[in-house]
Amino acid sequence: MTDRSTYRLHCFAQSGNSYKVALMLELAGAPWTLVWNDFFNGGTRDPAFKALNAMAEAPVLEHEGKVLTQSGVILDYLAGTLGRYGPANDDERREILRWTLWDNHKLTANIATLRWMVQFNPEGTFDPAVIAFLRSRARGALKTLESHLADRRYVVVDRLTIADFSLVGYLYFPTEFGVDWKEYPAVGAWTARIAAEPGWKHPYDLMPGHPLPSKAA
Ligand SMILES: N[C@@H](CCC(=O)N[C@@H](CS)C(=O)NCC(=O)O)C(=O)O
Repeated sequence: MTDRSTYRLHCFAQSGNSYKVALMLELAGAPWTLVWNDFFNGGTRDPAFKALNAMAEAPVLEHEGKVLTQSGVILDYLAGTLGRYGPANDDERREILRWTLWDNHKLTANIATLRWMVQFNPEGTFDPAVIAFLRSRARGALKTLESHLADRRYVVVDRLTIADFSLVGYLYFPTEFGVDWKEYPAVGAWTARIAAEPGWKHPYDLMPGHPLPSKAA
């Protein structure tokens, strides 16, 4: 019989967006199971997967008959159901929303696309001008985050919130998009602070599918 309390996360190891959710579930000690999406062989374009998420993207979370997509929405949902990492009041709620929207638009969007082009490069060669543009946008966003974190331990308040999970999603792959935390020491220190949480795991150890078959051995 199905355990109705179990969260089912459709994800894959290389997905920083999935990691945002996987890390929260893991650190909260939630009962969760992984459903591996074979992204590199068209898993998110599969009709059965698109029936779950018309946006054809991971992550997808299934829980108690609900199907949730968009990592920011899922994190907000989990803050409610798990009673962890959420806002304590309306000001915090807006601040979490503000940073989550910024993450999706400026930080993750540029870093994930840049990493895709330079690390996974599925179709051969991307235009170097496009890569240079994304690199400069990614660096600009990291600079913004660096100055915000210069005198803070976490992004919104002095404790871990879902905004931190959203923003940190891609930041354990710095070498894959060509960044050294020496250039952004406050960001580096914050990623290390989160990595020191009991139960923390790197995305490649938390979700299935790493290494890719072509990169194995
Ligand atoms: N804003 C979305 C982004 C999700 C996303 O881009 N997921 C990637 C994997 S990390 C994906 O499935 N992309 C499929 C595609 O672009 O075709 C979220 O936060 O969930």
